Amino acid sequence: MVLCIGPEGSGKTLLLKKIQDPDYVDNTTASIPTVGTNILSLQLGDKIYTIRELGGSIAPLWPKYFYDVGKVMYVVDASNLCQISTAGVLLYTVLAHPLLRNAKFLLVLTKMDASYRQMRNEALLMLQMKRLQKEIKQKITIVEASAITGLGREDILKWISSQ
Ligand SMILES: Nc1nc2c(ncn2[C@@H]2O[C@H](COP(=O)(O)OP(=O)(O)OP(=O)(O)O)[C@@H](O)[C@H]2O)c(=O)[nH]1
Ligand SMILES: [Mg+2]
Repeated sequence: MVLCIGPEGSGKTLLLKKIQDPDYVDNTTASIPTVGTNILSLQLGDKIYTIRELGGSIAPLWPKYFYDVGKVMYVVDASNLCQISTAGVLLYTVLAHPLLRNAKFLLVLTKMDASYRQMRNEALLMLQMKRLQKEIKQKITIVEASAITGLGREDILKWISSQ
């Protein structure tokens, strides 16, 4: 099971739609926050992967879903640096959870279509990634993405299907 988490409105639902369907174009004028969880399955080759999104609004309940999780996609809105310290604190508590001690992590900096190039570095600085990577034992892969342009889609698929 792959878990997809991150703060409210960070872009999880739209990114997962784009991952499932590269031709997906969002025509909705207002997005609907995920209240609770959202499950999707993804066929890659002859394997089917299950991805569960947990809405940012139920962050206090996330740990209820940490059983049987091998991989965690943590989605951060790179275009909104105001929200990023909250994202960092949440990420830290997730990384520190005993049930996820052996999980693989993917840090997705999304909405890159709406960000300046430099914002990637700012985001990683504000998330204190250097320090985090020294302190925790899980491997964190970092990818830049956009649900609008499809940036990062291939890398995310590769990560999902990797051992
Ligand atoms: N420019 C841009 N906007 C995006 C991108 N991804 C999502 N958005 C917008 O960000 C808003 C929130 O997106 P969602 O995918 O619903 O966010 P979420 O992380 O699922 O939010 P919760 O379910 O509430 O936790 C929507 O208005 C999306 O259209 C992106 O890659 N680029
Ligand atoms: Mg959602």
